[in-house]
Amino acid sequence: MALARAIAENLSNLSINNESPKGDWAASAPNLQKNLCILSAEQIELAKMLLQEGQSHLFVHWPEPGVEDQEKKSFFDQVARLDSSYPGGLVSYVRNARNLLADSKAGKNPFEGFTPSVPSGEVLTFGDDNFVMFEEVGIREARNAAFVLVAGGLGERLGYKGIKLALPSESTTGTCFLQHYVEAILALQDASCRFVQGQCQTQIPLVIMTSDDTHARTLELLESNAYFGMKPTQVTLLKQEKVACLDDTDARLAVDPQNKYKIQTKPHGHGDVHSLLYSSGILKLWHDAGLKWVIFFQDTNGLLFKAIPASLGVSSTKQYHVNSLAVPRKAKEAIGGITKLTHTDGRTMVINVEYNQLDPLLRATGHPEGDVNCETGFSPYPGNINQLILELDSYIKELTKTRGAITEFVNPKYKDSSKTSFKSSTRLECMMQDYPKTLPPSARVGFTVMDTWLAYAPVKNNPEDAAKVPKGNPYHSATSGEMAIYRANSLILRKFGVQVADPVLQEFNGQEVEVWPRITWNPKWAMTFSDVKRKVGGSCSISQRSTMVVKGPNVFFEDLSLDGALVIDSVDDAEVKVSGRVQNKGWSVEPVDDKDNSYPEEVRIRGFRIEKVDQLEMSYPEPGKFCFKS
Ligand code: UGB
Repeated sequence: MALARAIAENLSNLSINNESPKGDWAASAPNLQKNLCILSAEQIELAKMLLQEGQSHLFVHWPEPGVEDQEKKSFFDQVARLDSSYPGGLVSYVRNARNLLADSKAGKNPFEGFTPSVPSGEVLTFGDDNFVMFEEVGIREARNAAFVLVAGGLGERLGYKGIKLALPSESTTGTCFLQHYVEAILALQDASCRFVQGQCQTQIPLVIMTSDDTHARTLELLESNAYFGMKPTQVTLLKQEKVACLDDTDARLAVDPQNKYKIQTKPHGHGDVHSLLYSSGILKLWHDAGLKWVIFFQDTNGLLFKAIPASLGVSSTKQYHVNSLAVPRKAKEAIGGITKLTHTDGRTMVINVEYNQLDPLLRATGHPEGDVNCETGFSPYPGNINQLILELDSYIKELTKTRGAITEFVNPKYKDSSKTSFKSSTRLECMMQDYPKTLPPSARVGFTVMDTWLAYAPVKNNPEDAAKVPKGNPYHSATSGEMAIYRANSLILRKFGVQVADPVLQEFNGQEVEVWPRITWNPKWAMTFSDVKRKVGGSCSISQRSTMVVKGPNVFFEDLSLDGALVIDSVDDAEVKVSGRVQNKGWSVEPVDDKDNSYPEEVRIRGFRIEKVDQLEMSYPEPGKFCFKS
């Protein structure tokens, strides 16, 4: 100890960057000053920056040099990470935080000067000529697209211990969300390549944004499943860093309650995706490879890819720089509302207003009733489902200016009305859908509205919270997310004259849902309206208690009557025609108590399981033409 102190005294007399030989700049943090001798030049620079930004409290507990030196160094490792992962570094972070916290304390309205109104966008109806036309354009364009999946969130609202991408999207095949997404992108890739003469080498890239909470498990899920059929080089994982927590309105960084040598951190939000894409250099690679579109999507929407081809077709046809996919929204539903904002100075923008801000904004601007449904039974503001299609060229130009920084916000929970202290530490956050906020007025920003039944069924809420959702509003639970897939597939088949029986109402985990026949298909069987049209003919019927699982791409149904369970698997080069009457005991849907620990968590959170009693299983592992008539 004495030796360490002697070294410290000697070293602290050395000049640091030609400044005071005793490190007087650190006088406000005497414990740090004593420890300068153990720090590298880079660490000292970081220490200086922290003191200049009013963070001397971080060092009050630091003991003499020689004690816990390793911990002190790892403290600076973390500071260096926080500094390098934020556009403009920690200095910008703290200054931005101070400004935003001051605005919050003053009760400043982030929409000051803006008046909301209902925007106009492209409204599509599944199966209309317009819809079919946009789908065809979208399929052609798909080979010029890259996909970006934001999957850094842990899904605290869902309360599931695993990563959400590993959750089964439905129980007939147990296909998890990530597998479904990868298979859908591969199916789009194949379909798009069919428009190209000769050999098509296109491999649509997929970026997955992870975080410390999800990274290792996402990688493990991909690696243990051979990337679900994608080439590993097609997939890039970009990990977002968390940001520092803030203890008070002066933006003093919060010390981690578990470790006094760590700054407490929390997620910064999905808006990080833009700065990560920019700093990774991947956008330039895509641009050089001739790609035109970047399609952003979220972790648990099993219907999403039914809406991708048409919405990409809209982007391409209308030459949109930004196209947000939206669905009709129930007032107060926990999804943002797409809103036109007009400023007193004449500026306008079409932007997502987050669900907790829409109601106060409306009330403050001459709509005393706030966020309410109109005569259609829905809010006039379409619901943002956070699927964005950005035109790559203009995206790169914008990010070159902003480096991917997105307008941030802060949401502190104050202890009392004096607004001097917080109930718990807060942090700055940002959302990917706020990207258009910095765009010039010339930017072409639009949106595309589709039916909810076709496009949107996220899995976000745990059973207790879902059961408390106001009647008529969607549950957004594992139960409703799965049932929505069966409903969508049933409704699609009905469009082609298949007599799909009406659903029955059943309650699982306190949520009343429509139970349709359990119909699922691999995306390579059908991505579009026209695909289904080609594959279903004659007079087909499916009873409510039935299950139909289609795994092969070239399966054609003609005059099929199904009352039971039918599973058809076939290789890509097998063409299978199925007709006749299939009847068996089938698969039943059995309720499961969400507290019954004898079932795995992914079953309990949906409140039911599928009991496979009897089925007709057809398998065609060899190429060829086959006819099955029962
Ligand atoms: N996510 C990250 O990748 N990193 C993060 O730091 C946080 C999240 P939530 P929320 O579905 O329609 C969004 O938590 O709050 C990923 C929109 O803001 O599910 O419900 C995460 O893994 C809202 O406008 O988002 O709200 C997930 O994939 C509305 O559109 C995604 O970001 C709503 O989603 C979304 O995270 C919606």
